[in-house]
Amino acid sequence: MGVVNVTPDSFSDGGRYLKVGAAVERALSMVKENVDIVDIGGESTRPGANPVPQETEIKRVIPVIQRIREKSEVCISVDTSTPEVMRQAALVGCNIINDVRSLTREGALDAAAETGLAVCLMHMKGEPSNMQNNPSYENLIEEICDFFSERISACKHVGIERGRLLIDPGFGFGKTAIHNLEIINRLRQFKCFDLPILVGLSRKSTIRKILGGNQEMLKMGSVAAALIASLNGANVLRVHDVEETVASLRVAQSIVNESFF
Ligand code: 7PJ
Repeated sequence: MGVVNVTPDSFSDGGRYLKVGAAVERALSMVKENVDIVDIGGESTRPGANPVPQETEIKRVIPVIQRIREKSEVCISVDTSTPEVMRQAALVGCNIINDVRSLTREGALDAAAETGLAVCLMHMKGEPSNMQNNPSYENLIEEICDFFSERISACKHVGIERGRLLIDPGFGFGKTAIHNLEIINRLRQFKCFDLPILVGLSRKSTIRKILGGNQEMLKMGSVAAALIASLNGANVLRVHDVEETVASLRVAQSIVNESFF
């Protein structure tokens, strides 16, 4: 899954793809790099960020999704928590709702159910504005699993069947760097849900904490972390550096399968 942010303040590629044309172009270049899903987001959820007005989010993401769909059959996800964005995205050809708030906003469960789209349920403790204020857990993995159980039930209640769901432990969303490392290491524990696992580690502060802020180092660290997550059972990797991640996965798959392809 390739990240295409259409926001002026996302920390890693903030502003670069703000224009519709540039965002569409980046998404299509990712398709050439063999991405399976492009993830289009119009609201920054970095620590400390405030929500953006619905109209702003719609103006940012809907034209981008529409134009990608006109030019490609690639699977498109929309990174949103806003019910009206979910509805409009579905109308212009989006395939997956990727909601860091796991459909907890008012009206989001019903909107997602109506669209019939797949949904990624991500764990977050708190809100982007406060989530990094000393996050703590008695039992990290258990607490995340309890959260998934509760959200899967909430989905079932509104008619979103299990076959439409993915789960994501939410790296950096109300977690310390040590929590993040523990989650990568123990990712297989989430296999108990028998749902696809999505992970987003790309260029996050835990990698920065290990390797420093140099962009090349961040890229290499992100590729390494994605690869390990994949070997630990991740099914979808949300990344900025598609070409490099795909290359590393091909090497890993050749080794695992003992064959070239
Ligand atoms: C994630 C996301 C993630 C899912 C962001 C960033 C912050 N969606 N949206 N998982 N992160 N599903 O890219 O650093 O980890 S925005």
